[in-house]
Amino acid sequence: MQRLLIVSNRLPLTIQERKGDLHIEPSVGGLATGLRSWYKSSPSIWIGWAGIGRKKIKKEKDIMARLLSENCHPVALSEHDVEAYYHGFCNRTIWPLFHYFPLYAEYSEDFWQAYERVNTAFANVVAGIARPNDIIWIHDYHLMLLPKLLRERLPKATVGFFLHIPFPSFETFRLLPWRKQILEGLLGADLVGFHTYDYAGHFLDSVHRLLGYEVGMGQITATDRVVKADAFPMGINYEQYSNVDQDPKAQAERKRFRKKLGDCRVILSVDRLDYTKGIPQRLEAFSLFLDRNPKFKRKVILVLLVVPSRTRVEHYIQLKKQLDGLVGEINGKHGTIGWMPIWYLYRSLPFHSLAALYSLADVALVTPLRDGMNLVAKEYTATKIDGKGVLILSETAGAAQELGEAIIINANNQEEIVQALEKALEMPEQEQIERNRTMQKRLRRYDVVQWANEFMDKLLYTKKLQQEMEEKALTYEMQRTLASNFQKSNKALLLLDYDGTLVPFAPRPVDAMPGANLLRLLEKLTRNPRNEVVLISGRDKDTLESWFGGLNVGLVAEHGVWIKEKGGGWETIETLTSEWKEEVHPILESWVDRTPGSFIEEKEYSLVWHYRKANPGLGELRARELMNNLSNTIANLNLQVLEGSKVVEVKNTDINKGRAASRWISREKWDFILALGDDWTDEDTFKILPSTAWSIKMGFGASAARFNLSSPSKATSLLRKMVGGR
Ligand code: GDG
Repeated sequence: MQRLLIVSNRLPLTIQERKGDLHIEPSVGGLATGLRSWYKSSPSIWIGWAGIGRKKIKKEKDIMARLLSENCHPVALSEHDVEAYYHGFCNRTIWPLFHYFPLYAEYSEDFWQAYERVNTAFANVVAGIARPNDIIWIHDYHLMLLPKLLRERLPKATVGFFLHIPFPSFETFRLLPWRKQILEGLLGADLVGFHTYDYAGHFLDSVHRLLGYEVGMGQITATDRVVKADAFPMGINYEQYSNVDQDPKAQAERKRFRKKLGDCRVILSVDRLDYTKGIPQRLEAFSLFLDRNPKFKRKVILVLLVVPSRTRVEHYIQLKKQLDGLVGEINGKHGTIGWMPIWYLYRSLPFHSLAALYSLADVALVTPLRDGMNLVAKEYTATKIDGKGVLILSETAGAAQELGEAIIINANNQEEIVQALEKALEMPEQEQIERNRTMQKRLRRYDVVQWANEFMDKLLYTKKLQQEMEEKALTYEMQRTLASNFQKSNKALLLLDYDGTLVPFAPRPVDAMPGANLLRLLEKLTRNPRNEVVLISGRDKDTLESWFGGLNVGLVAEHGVWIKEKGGGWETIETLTSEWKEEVHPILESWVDRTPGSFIEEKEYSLVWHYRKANPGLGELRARELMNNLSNTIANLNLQVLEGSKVVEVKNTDINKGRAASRWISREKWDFILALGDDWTDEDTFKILPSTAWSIKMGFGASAARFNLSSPSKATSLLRKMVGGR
């Protein structure tokens, strides 16, 4: 049976210590409450920290038994590790940086080491529980190393990861000293999910720029597998909030609040105490609103619910002081006998009280400076059964992308918040209803269950895709068969591409020179006169001559412009011309000027614009522009434009590697043919091969080749096997 293993920092149950006794209580917070119903409906296990130290949990056997009976497996952490990992790396490093507060981020080696230790402790627990068929779903920024640690222990596992906070832009993310480890950690997953497309885009951009992997269409081609990244905006338990009028406890609470608030209209603000939530800015805007609109004095109340959070972190302690001061100041300035403009609650309320406040409030003022999603905005909207109520929402909350019918504001713009409050309090009922109904329809359809199901569907789809690719992978067994076929053959032809196939790409073409080991390997392959080795490259003939001229191999330069038989001299197709270069060169020069880091390589019958060292995004954009521009210029010149790996090449039509390769293929009755290549210029070779040939593409993209290998090192190790090495 396929089970689901949910892994998050906290279990949905928390152990609290009160007067020396331990008690189990449901955890509060979006993830725990949202997923609770979903995970109970299928065979699932939840793995996480239970909120108390290792020693205590071991002592209390009945607590442990109760957790297990609820399918909760605690990860035991020492108090020191919790301090440095949770209060340290998670909340003093990642949280501020990922929410664009880089000045608050602390970079401490101790924190980092604790983060690594705790992620390893989680990996040990999960690996001990997981069975081969299980799906593992890891949550949030506390566990970003866990996917890789699990992949090392369980290579075949199905692993999804969801980040609940924003993924920042590359410029911010790159500030993190351990940025590569974090990305590599996440890439251990098969699917990495985010709340919005922007966050997914930022992640892909960082992967591309920091790790150099190819990314496109939400897919990352890592060394040995593909990983998907996509947006899944988290939903809420819609039913629970939209049924608030049928909850007697919530109704009683609503009456109680109403009595206390009198006839005043209610503006509601609900957050954990956090500097990302923009609470002081919101209060200042409210004060300005009262200055500007004396008619609303004694007519509105701001209910400010602030839930204590991270009370040991300095910035939170400071913020608490700041809030206390501001509330006092505003109440002192605007309040009158019998009316305080702000009703300040610094505590966590039970669900029915929170739901009562939502349903009672005329306006929800949700103005975080930065928020991954913000479930409060969604929960408030869901409770508006009669459709009346206005949501004011900051554009930097992920939720703003789905709740476009709210009044959307910039949380740093006080004027805008003041105007939004005026508009909200004066909005005609019909308009409120129309706006809420549209949002409610969306929230009902895409609730937390739908969110989780869509994530799961995509995860399983990704796994299937990987399996299809694996089916094309040249397995160890097949490699042995290939090597033995080669050793038994009487006439063997090896057609080998060079860059990206026998050696990895280097920033500059000259840096990809073959090492002594590779030259020795090629020499061994040619020792037996029954073998014919041909290097088919896009490089110029002088480079190939200087690197491989001493070997007994055939050489093809510039994709087939120049050919050298083994033991012979260089020859070319006579009809080729190069006068066109005068026209094309200036165009490429202007692209070099506009794309720092790019350069032109001039070959005898072709011109190449390289952009591997340019900023990747800019390089790709310019490459597309260049292709467009050239296709107009070359229309009558009997030329073709090829896009290779980080290059755009212009050369005569009718030249391709396949044409060059056919010269050797048709010459003999080969009983063994092997072709290795990596980019689409090698596809012409793959296409003209007889069906019995071994054709192998490096990497995972679509190809006419029959097999895949992941990297040049795998290609050279295959060649080594063929000559009898290990
Ligand atoms: C993180 C991301 C993302 C609040 N006060 C009380 C209470 N709550 C509940 C709300 C809501 C949850 O806590 C808060 O969720 P948010 O989404 O607003 O914010 P974070 O806690 O910062 O959550 C956030 C979320 O993860 C999910 O991915 O949206 O961006 O920062 O569900 O109802 N619940 C109770 N009493 C309270 O006083 N019972």
